[in-house]
Amino acid sequence: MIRLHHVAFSRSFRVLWLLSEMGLDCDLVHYSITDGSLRQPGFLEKSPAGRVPALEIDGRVLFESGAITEYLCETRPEHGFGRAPASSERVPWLEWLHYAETMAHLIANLNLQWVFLRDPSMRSETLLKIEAKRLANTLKPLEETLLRQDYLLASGFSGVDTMMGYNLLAAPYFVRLDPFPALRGYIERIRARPAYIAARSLDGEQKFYTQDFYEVVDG
Ligand SMILES: N[C@@H](CCC(=O)N[C@@H](CS)C(=O)NCC(=O)O)C(=O)O
Repeated sequence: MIRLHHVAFSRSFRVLWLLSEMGLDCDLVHYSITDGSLRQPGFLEKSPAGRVPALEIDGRVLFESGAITEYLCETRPEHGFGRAPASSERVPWLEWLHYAETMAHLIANLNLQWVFLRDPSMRSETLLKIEAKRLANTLKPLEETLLRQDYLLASGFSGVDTMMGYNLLAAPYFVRLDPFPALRGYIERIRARPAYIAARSLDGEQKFYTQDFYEVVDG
């Protein structure tokens, strides 16, 4: 039995999608990010910072989406989504895996400011501007890479593409993608993957964003 503790449209989508790519069914436990359920002792035993994803698999519980991705790819090498230490693509595989979190923390900061602050007057226009700019800057190396190849690794689709998938659901709420044609092509490609479509149908409805784009007013 595989059980994924999940919030719709969050980093746990990375794991949901990777499991789907591997053809592994899971029991999906849905949480809300705002109702306190992630702070309950039963959940904190699974994920000590009260964050999703947490994955129950192989008789253990894992937290941290990057660690889960690495674990799934390395314990199930037959799917070809990891890169072993001896592989010439091991270093870019590890770099993109962790780079996805560099991007995701910027998205999390923007989410916090735009979506989760109860009182909008607490927002900092300066921080909104800086974080959106920093997020746009993280897209540039992706664009350069994807001008040369279809996926983040030259040899093709891997677990680092599922790590990036969550980011690319969320980043377009804060950064216009017009200057990134290769990235837009990549998003279309991953959205057309049957396993991605299947995972999205299980993901649940996103309830954070009430606008298509969050524009920083230049002042
Ligand atoms: N580095 C962690 C971050 C996990 C994380 O922050 N998840 C968010 C959802 S995207 C969460 O659970 N937030 C709940 C909260 O901040 O209370 C990972 O990649 O798993």
